[in-house]
Amino acid sequence: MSSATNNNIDLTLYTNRGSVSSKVSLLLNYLGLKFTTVVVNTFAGEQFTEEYKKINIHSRVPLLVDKSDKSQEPVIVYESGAILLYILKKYGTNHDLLPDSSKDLLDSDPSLVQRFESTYHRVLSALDDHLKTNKYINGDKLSAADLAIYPHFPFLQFNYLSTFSSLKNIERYYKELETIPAVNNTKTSLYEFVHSLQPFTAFIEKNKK
Ligand SMILES: N[C@@H](CCC(=O)N[C@@H](CS)C(=O)NCC(=O)O)C(=O)O
Repeated sequence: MSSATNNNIDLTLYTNRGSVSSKVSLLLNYLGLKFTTVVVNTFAGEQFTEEYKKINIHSRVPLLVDKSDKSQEPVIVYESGAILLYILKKYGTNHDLLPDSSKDLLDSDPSLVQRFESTYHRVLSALDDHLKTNKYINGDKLSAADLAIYPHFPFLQFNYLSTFSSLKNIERYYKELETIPAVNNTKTSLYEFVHSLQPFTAFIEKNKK
């Protein structure tokens, strides 16, 4: 893939401001890349409009449209893991965020487990164990995997996982990540979004067994 200079970068991110989409905006912000945001209200079904389906037959967010190279058709990328890899390979080569050992983590899809609290417990306990002896996912150096994982934490903190606060190594880890300006901005927008979901979380709570 060729690289583009910052002033001809033309990126549009279709997002609903949730955790999966925020992985992408966080990485773009971290890399200092300008991008246009188009909010697709998935609660209102905007992902199913004919206009949106023309660019994403899967009717999901996030979706990245890259029109930076005017000599070719826009590049359209969906699936958050694929979008992260695309951005890292095309625009993040100077940042060294993609060590080989992180690739598997980026390819995995944390959103698949989002609705299953017991799976979350297992995954988070393993992560907590890992972070006992490692500063970050990839040892003592920040990588893209850390930025990809962070947006899940604000959701877990609020209602979704009652035992989240007992995972002390994770707590140390995400607080450390939050000292990075791009992560902190993502935290602010995710907290706003999570609070706007209060009626939804109350519904989940009520329907828990
Ligand atoms: N595996 C996908 C998951 C994307 C996803 O689940 N997006 C949700 C929002 S968080 C969505 O678009 N939901 C609308 C729908 O499924 O109709 C990814 O990582 O990009």
